[in-house]
Amino acid sequence: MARLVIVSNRVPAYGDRNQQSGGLAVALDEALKQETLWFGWSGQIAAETGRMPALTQRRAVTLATIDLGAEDYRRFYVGFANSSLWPLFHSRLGLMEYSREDYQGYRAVNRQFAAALSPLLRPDDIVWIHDYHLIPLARELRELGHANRLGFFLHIPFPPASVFDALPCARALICDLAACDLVGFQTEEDSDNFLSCAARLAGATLGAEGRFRLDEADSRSTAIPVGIDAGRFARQAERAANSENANRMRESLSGRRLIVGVDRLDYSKGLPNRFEAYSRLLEQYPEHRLKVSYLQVTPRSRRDVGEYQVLKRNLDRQAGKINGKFAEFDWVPLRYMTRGLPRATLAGFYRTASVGLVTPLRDGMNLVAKEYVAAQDPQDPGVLVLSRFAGAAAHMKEAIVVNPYDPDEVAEAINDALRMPGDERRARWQALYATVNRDSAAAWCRRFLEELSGNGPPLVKPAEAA
Ligand code: GDG
Repeated sequence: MARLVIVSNRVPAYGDRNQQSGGLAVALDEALKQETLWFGWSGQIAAETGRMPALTQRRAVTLATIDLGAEDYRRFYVGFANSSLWPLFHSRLGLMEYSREDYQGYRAVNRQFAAALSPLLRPDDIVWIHDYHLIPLARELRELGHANRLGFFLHIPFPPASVFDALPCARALICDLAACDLVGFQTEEDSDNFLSCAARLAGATLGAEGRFRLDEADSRSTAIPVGIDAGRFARQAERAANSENANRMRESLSGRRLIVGVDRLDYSKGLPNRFEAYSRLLEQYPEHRLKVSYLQVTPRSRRDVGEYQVLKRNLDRQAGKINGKFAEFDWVPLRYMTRGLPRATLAGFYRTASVGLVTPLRDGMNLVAKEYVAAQDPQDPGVLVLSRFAGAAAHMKEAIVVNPYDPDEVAEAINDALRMPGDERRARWQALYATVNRDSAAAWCRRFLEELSGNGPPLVKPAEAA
């Protein structure tokens, strides 16, 4: 069996469950049973870069990491990846910042990744590159002469051509992706957007089943939804529901019903809109005052990106206003935390909550939606309120699906969720659980690797075509 090489921006603290607050770490954790090399940035900023990768062994997985220089971190990570690509791919053109220097820094770090990975690669390795930080990596590896099977998966949405075209280097990034044998997306819509960009902005010729030809090379685009191990999460939630933290939570609720939201502190997650919707719920449906408590767990991320600091200040203010307006001396309507919680604790809270709020303005998939469903008690499940702009909504139709831009609609949905009879809750939950269980993390990995390594069409790679 060929060795699997995973490349992602960060190599997570693999094996340490309490450290997992990124979607990618959670999804990949499920599938690393075979011999694997996992390559990425150590998370360290170093004065001296260009050293050999540091290697650590974690069961079948060898972790290989390199450090970044301070300027590289600023241009590649804070700049192009998180201030240009992240807002653009989430269709937030107004928040996109672009500079040629950042773009050059981004390409330079991808070149560094390729140079450091290159000596570790064996000819028959299957290479799976993850996410928007590493779009040029496949091309860089091809230029170093590697003819391996190369796959890329984008965890975030791919925008329509009219939005993507605003990026000055849009065409170059499409050509970079064409150096892969397989380019994977979360949803059909993302894959269609990519193919239409490839055709319109880069002149690719499109074929059947996602195939496309660009600069003499054939490649394929596919949609495979990322998932979780629903059974394992369900067992964890069941255990956690009797844990000390869950008991403390229930005690603190004093019989009130819990509404829960769990999101990295990120503007794509629609938190200001969600807070506004909760405020309208309390305004327009006063019967819920004193009867519900909304817990929002929001670990901070990307603190060096200016827009995230602005969001943090705005949310702090908004949370204060809601509690100032509605609190009673014995009731705090909104419990807002900017620290993370252990995964097991979250699982117990999901199970305790009558309503799960997942209302991003745009999201590649959203694993919290799946975790909330997996965690429910089948006899007395809670209700998922889900944004139609999360990739998860493509399959999770039995949630209450909302437009997160309309706070009145979201308030209505929360009210409906709180009032929903047991029969309807159970029927919706059963259908949702079946979907979450089917579209698992293991199925995602298996399908991607099958499509990449064998079952795809014979491909001509740029290195061979030249
Ligand atoms: C990207 C895409 C796509 C959150 N807070 C805590 C915590 N988490 C865990 C959740 C969940 C994960 O982090 C977040 O995953 P999401 O999918 O919701 O979002 P992103 O981080 O934006 O991930 C996304 C994903 O990649 C996978 O492809 O679905 O669309 O944006 O598992 O539970 N975990 C712990 N404490 C926390 O406080 N332990």
